[in-house]
Amino acid sequence: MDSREKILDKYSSKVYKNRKEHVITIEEGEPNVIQADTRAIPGIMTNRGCCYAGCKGVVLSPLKDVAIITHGPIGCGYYTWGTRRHKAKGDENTQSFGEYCFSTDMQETDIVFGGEKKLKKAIKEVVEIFKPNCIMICSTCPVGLIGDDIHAVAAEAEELYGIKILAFSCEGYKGVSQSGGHHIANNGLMRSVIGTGDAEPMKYSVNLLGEYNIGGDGWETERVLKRIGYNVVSVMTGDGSYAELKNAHTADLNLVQCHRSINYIAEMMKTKYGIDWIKVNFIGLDGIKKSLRDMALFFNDPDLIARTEAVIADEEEEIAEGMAHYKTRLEGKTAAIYVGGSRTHHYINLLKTLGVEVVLAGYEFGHRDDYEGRDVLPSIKRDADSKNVESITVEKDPENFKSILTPERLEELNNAGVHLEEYNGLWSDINDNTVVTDDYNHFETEEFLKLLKPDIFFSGIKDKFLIQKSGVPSRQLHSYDYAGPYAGFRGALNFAKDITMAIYTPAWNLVEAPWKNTPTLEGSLGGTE
Ligand code: CFM
Ligand code: HCA
Repeated sequence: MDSREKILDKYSSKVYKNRKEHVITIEEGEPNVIQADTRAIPGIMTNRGCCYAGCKGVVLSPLKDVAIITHGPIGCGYYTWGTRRHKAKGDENTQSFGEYCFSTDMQETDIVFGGEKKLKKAIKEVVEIFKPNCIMICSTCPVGLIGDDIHAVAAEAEELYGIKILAFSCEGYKGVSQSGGHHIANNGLMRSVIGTGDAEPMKYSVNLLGEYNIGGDGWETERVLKRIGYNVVSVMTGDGSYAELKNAHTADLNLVQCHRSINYIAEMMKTKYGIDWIKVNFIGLDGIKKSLRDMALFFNDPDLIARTEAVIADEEEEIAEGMAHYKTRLEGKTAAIYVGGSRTHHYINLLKTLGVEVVLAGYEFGHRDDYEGRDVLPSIKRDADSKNVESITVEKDPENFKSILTPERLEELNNAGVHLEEYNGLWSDINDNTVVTDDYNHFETEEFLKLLKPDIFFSGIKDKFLIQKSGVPSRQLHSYDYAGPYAGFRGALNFAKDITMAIYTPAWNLVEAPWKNTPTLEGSLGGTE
C-alpha cells in the first residue's frame, strides 16, 4: 500500500467513499482528476473557514478606507480583525480603519426582535465619529436566519448620509468554505465600486488582483513594479482602498496573483472593460521573472523590456549570495504544504530553487481549476451548494471598453508563451508521486507526518501545534508567523532564512511524539459503516 492507500484504509466505508476522490497521488501521463469544492464531512476536523471569513476577512478587510461593520455577534468581527496580517498604511490622503473593529455585537434580544435598528444605529455612529467615504456591511449567520434586510438598510443609509454604503449577504453557512465569500465580495465590488471613478488613464498601468499584502508582500511586489516603471492603479485588495478601486477600470492590464479569490473580477473586467488578465506569481524567483517578462512583452515597449531585464539582474544579484548559502543548508529537504486556495502552488518554485522537494500538497478550498487548470472549467458541474452563491453577468461598457491588442499581437504573445486569461493550476508545477489532499483534516495531518516524514510543514494556525508536537517544524504560510514579506526577490531571501532557522532549530530532535510509543487511535474513522 502507498501512503495514500494506508490513510484511506483507516476510514469507514462511507468516509472512504468520499475522501478517496479528494486524496490522490500524482501519476505521470494521467489526467489526475481530483474532487474539490464540496462539503466537508461533519466532525472530520477540516481546516476550512466560512463564507463570511472569505468575504469580510479575506477580500474586503484590506480596503483600508472602508469602515466594515460586521452585523452579528462579536466573535466573527473579532476573529477577522487583523489576524490575517494584511498590512495597511493610511496617509494624509487616505483614511485607514485597520485598527478598528466595527460590529453590531448582536445579543439575544436582537435575534428575537430583529437587528436592523441596531445596524442603523451602528451606521450612524460610524458616520458621525469616523466620517468614512464608504461603509460595507457584512452579515454573519444569524442575520440570514432571522432575515434582517441589510440591503434595504444600506440603501436607506446611503441616501441619508450621501456616502457609498454596500451590503454583503455573506452569512457563514453560504457555500462550503471561504470560497463562496470571495465570490460574493467580488460581485459587490464589481457591481458598485469598480468603474465609478473618473481618473485619467495612465501609461503602463496595471491592477494587482488577489494580492492581500500579508506580511507586506504587496509592498515588496509594488516596489519592484514601480522600479521598472509601472503605474499600479489599484491593488485588490492588500493595502488597497475604495478610492483606488473606483478607478481600476482605467488600467491596461490585470495581474492575477491569487486566482481562487479574485478570478471572478478578472473575468468580469475583461467582459466589461476589455482589460486582459495574466496569471502572475510574485513568489519565487522563477515565478517573479516569468511574470515580469510576460508583463513587459504584453506592453511590447523596448525600453520597458530593457528596464525589466536590468531590474531582474540587479535584484537577483542583491540576494544571490544569501540564496546560495541557504541552498547549501536546504538542499535535499522535503516539505508538506497545505494552504487555502493558491499559495500551495505559488511556493513550489521557490522551494525548488532552494532544493526542497514537496512531498505533500493540497488546498483547503481550491476548486478543480486551481488544481487541474482552467481547461477543466467547462466540465465542472455546478451543484446546489455552489448555486447558493450568485453568479453575476456583466455587459460591455460602451464608454470605457478598450481593446489594446490586435489579433496579430495576441498571436505573437501566444507564440512567445504569454497566455492571457489562462491558469494551469497546481499540476503544472507538481512532481509525479506527490500526494495531494484536498480539504484535509487533522487525522490526515498526523498520519501523513508519520508516513511522509517531511522536514518542514507549511500550513496554518489550526494544525501548527499538532505538527510541532510531533517533532516537525511548522511555518504558517497564511500569516508567515509574524515574519515576511516573502514575495519578490528580497522576500525570497527572507523565506530562505526563516525556513533554514526553523529546520535547524535543535528543539525538534528533542520532541518525542506520543504516538511513537502509544497508539492514540484505534478502529476506523467515521463510524462503522
Ligand atoms: Fe488567495 Fe490568500 Fe490563498 Fe485566499 Fe486565505 Fe490568505 Fe490562504 Mo489564509 S486569498 S486563496 S482565502 S492567497 S487568507 S491571503 S493565506 S487561506 S492560500
Ligand atoms: C481564514 C483566514 C486564514 C486563516 C489562517 C489559518 C488566514 O481562512 O479565515 O488557519 O492559520 O490566512 O488568516 O486563512
